[in-house]
Amino acid sequence: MLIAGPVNAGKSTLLNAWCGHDRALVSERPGTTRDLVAAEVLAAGWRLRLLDSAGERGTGDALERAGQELARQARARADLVLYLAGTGGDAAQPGDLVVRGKADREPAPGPLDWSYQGAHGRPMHQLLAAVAAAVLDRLGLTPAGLPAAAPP
Ligand SMILES: Nc1nc2c(ncn2[C@@H]2O[C@H](COP(=O)(O)OP(=O)(O)O)[C@@H](O)[C@H]2O)c(=O)[nH]1
Ligand SMILES: [Mg+2]
Repeated sequence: MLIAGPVNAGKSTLLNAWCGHDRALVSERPGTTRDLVAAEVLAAGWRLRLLDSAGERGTGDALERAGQELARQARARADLVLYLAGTGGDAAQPGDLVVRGKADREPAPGPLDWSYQGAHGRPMHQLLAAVAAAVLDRLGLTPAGLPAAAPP
């Protein structure tokens, strides 16, 4: 699954929160991520391969543009695109799972929110669980990936 969206939406922060360690560089500077950054995560017993990617914006930086081209290629291969929407400049495509990023900055809850700080009275892990459930739903995976527990 590809994580796409505008620069600075919090894509790399979402990847890090989901895999539980600082897999990707995070910075307030737009255009930090260029390479595709892969991480395997678990969601209700299913192993998912997440790909973080360079964000969308017009840029004259050749390396950043090369990263954006990698993101376009990854989009064509991805089984699902999680589009982390920011404030403006959003260009989600049909079929994308749209998640509203930095929801802590929004005045009211939205249909599918993400913030690493939690938002609107919901802690981060709850927001992440809801995002993971939406991903599994879109992939047609029931939360039954875990094998039944062996009897003691
Ligand atoms: N308020 C707020 N800031 C965030 C959130 N997620 C990321 N940030 C900050 O936004 C900036 C960009 O984050 P990053 O994950 O690098 O964005 P990316 O360009 O989409 O990968 C950093 O300064 C982060 O600390 C969030 O959920 N809420
Ligand atoms: Mg990034």
